[in-house]
Amino acid sequence: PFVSTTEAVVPGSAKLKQAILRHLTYTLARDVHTATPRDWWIATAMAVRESILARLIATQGVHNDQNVRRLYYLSLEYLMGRLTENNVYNTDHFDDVVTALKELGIEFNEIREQEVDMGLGNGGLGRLAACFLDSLATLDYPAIGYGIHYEFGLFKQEFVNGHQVEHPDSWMIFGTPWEVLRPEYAVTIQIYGQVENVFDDLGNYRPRWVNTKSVMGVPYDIPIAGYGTKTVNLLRLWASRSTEEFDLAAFNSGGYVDAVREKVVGETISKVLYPNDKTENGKELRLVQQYFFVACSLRDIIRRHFRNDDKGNTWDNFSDKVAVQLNDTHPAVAVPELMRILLDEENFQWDKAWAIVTRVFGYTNHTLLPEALEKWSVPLFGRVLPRHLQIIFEINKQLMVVVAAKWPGDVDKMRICSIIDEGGAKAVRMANLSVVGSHAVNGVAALHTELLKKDLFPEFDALYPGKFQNKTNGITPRRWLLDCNPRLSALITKTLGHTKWAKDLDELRGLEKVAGDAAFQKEFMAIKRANKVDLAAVIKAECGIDVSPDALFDVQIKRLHEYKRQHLNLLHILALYRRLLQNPALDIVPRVFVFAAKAAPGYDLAKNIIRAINMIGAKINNDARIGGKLKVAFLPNYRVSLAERIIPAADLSEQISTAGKEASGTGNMKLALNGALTIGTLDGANVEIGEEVGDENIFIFGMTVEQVEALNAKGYNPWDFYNADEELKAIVDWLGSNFFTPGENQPFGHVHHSLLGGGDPYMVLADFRSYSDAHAKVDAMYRHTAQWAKSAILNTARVGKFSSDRTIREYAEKIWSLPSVKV
Ligand code: DL6
Repeated sequence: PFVSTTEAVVPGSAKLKQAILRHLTYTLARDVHTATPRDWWIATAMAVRESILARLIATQGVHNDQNVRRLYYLSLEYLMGRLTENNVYNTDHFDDVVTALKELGIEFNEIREQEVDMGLGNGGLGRLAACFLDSLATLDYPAIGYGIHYEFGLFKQEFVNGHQVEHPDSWMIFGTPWEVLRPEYAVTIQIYGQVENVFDDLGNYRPRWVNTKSVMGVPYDIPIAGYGTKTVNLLRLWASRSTEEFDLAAFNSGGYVDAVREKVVGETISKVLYPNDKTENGKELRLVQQYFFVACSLRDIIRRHFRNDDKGNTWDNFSDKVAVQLNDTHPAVAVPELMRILLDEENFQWDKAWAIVTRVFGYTNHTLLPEALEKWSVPLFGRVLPRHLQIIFEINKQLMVVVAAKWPGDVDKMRICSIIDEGGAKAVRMANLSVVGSHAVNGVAALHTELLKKDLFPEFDALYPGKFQNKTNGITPRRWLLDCNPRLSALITKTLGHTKWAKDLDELRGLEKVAGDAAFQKEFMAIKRANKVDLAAVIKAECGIDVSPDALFDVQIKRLHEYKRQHLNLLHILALYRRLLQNPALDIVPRVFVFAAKAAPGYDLAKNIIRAINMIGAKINNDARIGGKLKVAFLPNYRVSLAERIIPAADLSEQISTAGKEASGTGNMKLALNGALTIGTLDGANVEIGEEVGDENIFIFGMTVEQVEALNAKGYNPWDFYNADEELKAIVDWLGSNFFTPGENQPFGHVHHSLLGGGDPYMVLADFRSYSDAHAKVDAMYRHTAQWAKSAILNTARVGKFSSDRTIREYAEKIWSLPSVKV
């Protein structure tokens, strides 16, 4: 029956048109005359959704019937962006949708703008999860993503007088056509309470977790349609609800209003995404969020497994059927939670339970930054999850035995490996717990994995040989080329003579042979220019700035963070501005500097960098003396759908983190795929991008990881670089003045201080000269249009490695042992 439903809806624009009209009438209660663009968008999404849901049911049916092994991806963040266009492309409905809407007098491009981004993530980690879901479905891997149905995603950003101002992102206030509420799979989980020590008749210790509070998790399912296949997987997001038990006492005492107020507490859990990228602030609610979604997800996974008991599913084959990937340490509490279920609810012996747990979990590390490594204070952890803390202590006790056996008498090794940090206030180290509780640990780029083994976890690497692996990140070519850059996609398809590249990105290598061809170069650069015209319109609309599409579009788009060094970019802008003021006739390639970035609301220095870019940019943009040679546009409210507009229009991609700090980066891959050349340090995946595209097609500058380490060891003093470089000194002083905001006292004092008095922890001044020299090379190459075009084309042609399809295949083979299943 599923197949026939699918067939009833899929073919042809005529049927789709009928379905759109049907939804307009019966879902939205509208007629064609009064329908708003939003109505048309929802009706169209609903029409396309019919076949997607039919495929979802069919896919789940096949997976269930075949009792397949599945991957469960646990992630606190999913940065999905808009879903309609991606779903339309992936299910090959695009032409029909455009035709059907045209016949109804509607432009698809207009209605797609109605969709609010699903921004349930901060940055790279959440977007990676979204790309992985796309690849898992495209490659027919049985997989379910689990996360939180945040009522408020990442804040909306506005600039007021150059300052970042945050507003709540109430993305779901009017609902979305892409999710389905599943009340029948709601689960109730316990939290807080105490552990009672009880002994059974045989004198065995049987802890009882009592006086807990109950919280209900209600799942929302979002279908994930693979590209060019029938597979539709699932993203299941949990919303928290209070249970009746939660408030029973208050209700019984007649305190109706108090009881309803109490209910709010339960619902608060899934209210809001924490907006801090990389910094953990140890907030209780955050731990509660982590446990809530992990506990709901594990219950769901276990229910699904035992639903197939007629097919022989028991605990004995649980780890044959279930692979769980921890996306960073945020879901690491899954390790003690599964132990708790096995020990306390299923009466397993410790060793047998531990064997199951460690076979099930894999852990991906996404950062080496110490401030991003999660730690929970022991008293807090014990209050929220008392039984889990006991279990963690027991895991640690056994770990210490293993460590002592490997390094007899070496207390230092025990201290380093311990899951409990005892130096100062006691804390649970979630990364150590994740390493110990998983059978595989992976980094996200070759350099990152090397540093993970060498610097962060050398003891664990020695203790568990082979456990650490590399899985270089990737991006989905569907969203990040096919959908977002239709002009370039069409040229590629025309040139290669097929669309296979969207599923096998290495096919783009076929473009190498036309990279030197003048006619092809012309077409390629005309497309880049057309995309720049489009972006110029966005810049005009959003920032009120006129920019020329003939200028070089120099793009830095990513979270605002010191280690990403947007302030290094700013120093270069200041240097160019100064050079032009000193010599207005200076012959430089006109540039448009495009920024987009959100700063964590409590991160004052990052916010000061935003303000500095905005205010310095305003001065530059309005300075007639430089003849429009420089423009600075900081686009507000960076999000996936904005990235989709910027990336196709970029000439130059800024990937300028201090070497050793950016685990991988994925924006670097998206920009290169769309024909931008990278100016970057030897950091994260830049290293591998350089290997693929060739040294002559990338601008590498700055210190290597070894040089950074050596300089740190020697003692880095930013004043040495400041005093030795006349231009650098002048622009740093300029930044410290109030030249750009007359009347204000030290408007950029925070940034200025961090560069000098603050010790310049990310070595901006040390890398400045080399960065400026690399930009001079960019300028020189851009003047040679043919050479630039060839390099840009070769970037597109040679980055097939960075398809998330390749990444997912590697995970499936080397970590998950996951066969694909055709539907
Ligand atoms: O792996 C995805 C992405 C990397 O590309 C970035 O380089 C890295 O900074 C980011 N890591 C995080 C870690 N946050 N925490 N915890 O966002 O992951």
